[in-house]
Amino acid sequence: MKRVEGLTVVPTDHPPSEPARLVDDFTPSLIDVGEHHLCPGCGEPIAIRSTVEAIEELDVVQRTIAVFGIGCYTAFSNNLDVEVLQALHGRAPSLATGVKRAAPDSIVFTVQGDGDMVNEGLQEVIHAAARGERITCVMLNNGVFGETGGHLTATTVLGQRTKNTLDGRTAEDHGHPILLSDLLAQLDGAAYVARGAVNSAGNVARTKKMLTRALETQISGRGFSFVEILTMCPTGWFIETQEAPDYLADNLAAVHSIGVLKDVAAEGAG
Ligand SMILES: Cc1ncc(C[n+]2csc(CCOP(=O)(O)OP(=O)(O)O)c2C)c(N)n1
Ligand code: SF4
Ligand SMILES: [Mg+2]
Repeated sequence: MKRVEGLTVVPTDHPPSEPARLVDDFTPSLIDVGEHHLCPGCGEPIAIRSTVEAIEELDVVQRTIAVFGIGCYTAFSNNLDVEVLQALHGRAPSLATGVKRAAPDSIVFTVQGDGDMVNEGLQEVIHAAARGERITCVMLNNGVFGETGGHLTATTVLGQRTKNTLDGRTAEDHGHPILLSDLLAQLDGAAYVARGAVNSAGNVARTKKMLTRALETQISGRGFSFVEILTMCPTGWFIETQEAPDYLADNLAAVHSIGVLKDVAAEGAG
């Protein structure tokens, strides 16, 4: 074992001398196959896991329909034990609208990335929110087009290094990032808007509460609900895997602030 800055690092240049031992299977029952091919340290599996855990705990599994956009997270569309529809790039909120209107008792949620939602289909989510569609949209925001190599998206923060902003994003050359949750929270049709992250155990727990609250908003028919989740993408950020949680905190979360931006039900109660 090599020691790096107080950490014991498992060597990866040769196979382990003995196989890993399964202590317990923590895979949620709605994920059929525990294994996935996303990169080590990727935040997206944690976000998907939290989403399906919330659905299970709310006891709405049998009437849940997911609509997936296109990105690394799409790998999960094949191994969830809920109905899944595949949308074209950026179009998930419109497809989800159709599903919800055709089957009003269903619980419909979308999973999209920042590239899929903010670059390739921004108008879709804005209109769905403005119409107050009773759907829940989840955006996994890593500030890059992860699946296609780590390119700049509309949410990339100033100074962030991406494949096509190697010296960092600048406002002069690439414009300013779009803070989608802040934008959606201004729309009257949006009943719940929150931004979480999965870079620490505490943030994972907070984000799960946000997902639960968003789904409850849909279940009670209050209007459009939205949860943005900041996720690590060490591969697309071109950094070491173990640096990604802190990088998220210091860069993405410093601009895309974590917290509940709008909760109409709570405001009404107060
Ligand atoms: C119309 C269209 N344009 C481009 C692509 C290529 N493409 C596939 S995944 C992807 C990136 C998606 O980025 P994001 O939604 O942020 O997801 P991430 O991979 O970062 O999780 C792109 C551009 C495509 N499949 N279809
Ligand atoms: S490229 Fe980024 S988003 Fe895609 S699987 Fe790897 S770490 Fe996750
Ligand atoms: Mg992305």
